[in-house]
Amino acid sequence: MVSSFFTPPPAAATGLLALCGLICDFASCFSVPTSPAGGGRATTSTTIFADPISGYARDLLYQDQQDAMLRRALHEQHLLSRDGKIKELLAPKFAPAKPKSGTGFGGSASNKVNMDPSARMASEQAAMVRRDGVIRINNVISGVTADNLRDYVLDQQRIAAIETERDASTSRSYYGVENRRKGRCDLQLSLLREGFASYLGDDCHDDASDAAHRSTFALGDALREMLGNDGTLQRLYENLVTLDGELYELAAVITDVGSNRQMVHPDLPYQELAPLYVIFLALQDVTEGMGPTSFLLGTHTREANAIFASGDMAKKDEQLLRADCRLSTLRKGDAVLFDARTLHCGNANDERTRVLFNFSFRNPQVGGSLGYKGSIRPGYEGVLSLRGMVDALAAYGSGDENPFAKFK
Ligand SMILES: O=C(O)CCC(=O)C(=O)O
Repeated sequence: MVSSFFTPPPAAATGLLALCGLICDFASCFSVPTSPAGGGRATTSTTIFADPISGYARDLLYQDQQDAMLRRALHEQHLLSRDGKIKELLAPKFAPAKPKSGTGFGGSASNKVNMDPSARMASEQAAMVRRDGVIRINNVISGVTADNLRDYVLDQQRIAAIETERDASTSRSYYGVENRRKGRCDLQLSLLREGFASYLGDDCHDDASDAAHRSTFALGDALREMLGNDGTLQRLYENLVTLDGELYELAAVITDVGSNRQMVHPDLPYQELAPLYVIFLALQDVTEGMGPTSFLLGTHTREANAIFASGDMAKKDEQLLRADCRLSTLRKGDAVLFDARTLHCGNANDERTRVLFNFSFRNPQVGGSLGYKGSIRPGYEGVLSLRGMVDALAAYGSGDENPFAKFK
């Protein structure tokens, strides 16, 4: 997810400039393509061309830009893997607490030894995220839930493809980015039990597998395992953003065989307080060939972001050469949680479709625009807090089959 503050590598425009010179006055045909030169998610493409021939120019611009981004991404890959294999991002092992005799749990929150184990674990995980910008957490949902959610997401993708083919203007409600990238999409998910079928009624391209999904609520089950009471991520998120944290993204990142490596990027412009904490959850094993996400540890800092944004390619290359890069090959049900300021990128997928469930919560202490538009259906923007999520999931646990029905 990268917004328009990223600039494409200089080579991106060269072929295009020549072309534009031939077919139209440069100033009148060339507006700003906000396609994310950082190579990540987010933002829209707003190039405006007035006539049909300019559509051809626009396509060439797009392709030119994509090619330049790929060249840069491959150069970055070379720099990051300078001495062979990149290390795997591993889940930390926290030493078990040794409660002082007679004190039991539930002591002062400042005394970690006496905290209850899940609060203590969340506090240690949060400290690690603040230090490294990223943490891997294994088994955040069960294998069965991951399987169900993957099937469901791929069905939703199929419906979105049919709908947007039929009416391109609906694209914004289904996809978080312009949907033209090779083998990659950000599918914005619905929280309703029947997903997109809820909006489409009889028109929903139903088949036996959709009908099967309606008897389950894979998304609700996955969210409950993570963010419900006693969920695997609930205490950690509470620690990072409090119960007032706002749900900022809700999507699936899907890459198919043939998708390219992204350029290294943070998701948003730097700010002092961490604005956003993002989850990528593996819905199947993610092997090296499937293009796991690379993370550059400790690059959520002001200094690292300043180099990234400097436009000084020599400095940026030096930064990558020195980076502590980790590859998030994951097992089904494992997740990474990261501070959105951390430099990262998805790798090329040469093996099998990779589906990552993706959501984030925004830090309520950070006001104003984040300079980055998250992948979330328009109706969910700014309406659901972590508290609201926990409450809805509690209602789901108590028998409410469609606990997010009030949010469209
Ligand atoms: O595909 C991935 O692994 C990472 C995706 C990403 O970072 C992005 O789209 O911003």
